[in-house]
Amino acid sequence: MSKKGLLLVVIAVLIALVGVFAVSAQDAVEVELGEITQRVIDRGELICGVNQALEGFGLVNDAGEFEGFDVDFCRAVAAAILGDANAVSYRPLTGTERQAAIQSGEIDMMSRNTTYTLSRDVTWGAIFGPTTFYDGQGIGTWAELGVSSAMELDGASICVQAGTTTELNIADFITANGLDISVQTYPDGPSTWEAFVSGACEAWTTDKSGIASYHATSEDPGALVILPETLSKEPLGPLSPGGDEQFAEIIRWTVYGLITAEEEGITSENIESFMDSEDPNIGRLLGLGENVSGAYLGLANDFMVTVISQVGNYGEIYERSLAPLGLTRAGTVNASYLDGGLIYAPPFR
Ligand SMILES: N[C@@H](CCC(=O)N[C@@H](CS)C(=O)NCC(=O)O)C(=O)O
Repeated sequence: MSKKGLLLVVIAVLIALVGVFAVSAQDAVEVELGEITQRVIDRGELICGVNQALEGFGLVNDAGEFEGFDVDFCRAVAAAILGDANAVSYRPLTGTERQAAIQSGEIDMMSRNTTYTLSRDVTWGAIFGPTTFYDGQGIGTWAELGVSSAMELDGASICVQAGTTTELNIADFITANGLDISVQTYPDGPSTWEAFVSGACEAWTTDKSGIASYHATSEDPGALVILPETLSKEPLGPLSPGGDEQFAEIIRWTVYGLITAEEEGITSENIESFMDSEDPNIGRLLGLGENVSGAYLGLANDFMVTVISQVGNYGEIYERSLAPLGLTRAGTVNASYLDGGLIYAPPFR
């Protein structure tokens, strides 16, 4: 090889090496998008299964738009993948429709006051995301009956929705306590509530958050009480169809990102002031500079900036939808772990 040729080879090698070392930490993360993620991108819309009749969690408002705590997690995932929290098509689902909807793949994800249980995890073939609300089953009744414990409902009847964990738990509770309570089942939330209000049963049972929601929006909230017993654990959160772990990771880390934002005090209002933060934890969460964040998920590296700006952090989501129902966080398991609760995100690194 001539001297000139050798020089050219050396230059070419040097350029290649500079290229390699100039690759940012973000580019170095290679992620193959899952089938659902790709479908959402191609469609330009996320299809999310929700409740349409549960004030605070999932409801169609007077303007015909879906809103609520569960709905906001659909919006957050759409913002994460598509950069637009409004790019969601909602599919209202009753309790009994949920299994088929997640198994058939007609929805990309579900965020609908759905309890994570062993049998659902296995037989629905779904991937459950992080718990967004720690609930428990309760019993609602009329204050004028003067009942102060579920044990005093012996001989009464109770209205319950079919196809729910609620239906199974009330049967266990009655058997375990040797009570004589007749259980009346109804196909969905509104019909269960209306049956109770019209006098078909002396009491009704569902998740305590659901009871709080119906009672708060009833004609006379003061006429109703929630009995002290908590019959079960009902960890509620989003889920997605099995087979696409990459999409499930996006849901998981979007929820964790919302929780981390609350822990760091980053809100939709003040996020701009964090864009030049030197705090490494904040840098990683927001994907600032060379920090890797969304790149791990095949998303825009600063995806959490978009999510927080458009939807708010976990605390903002909670306050917006659940605080008006009287579901305060302080002193409950739904408080941040910094305040002694269970809302806790693993490290964003
Ligand atoms: N968390 C329980 C119960 C969920 C549930 O279906 N709750 C009722 C009452 S709060 C509801 O959302 N009903 C509305 C409907 O099915 O249309 C489960 O996952 O089975």
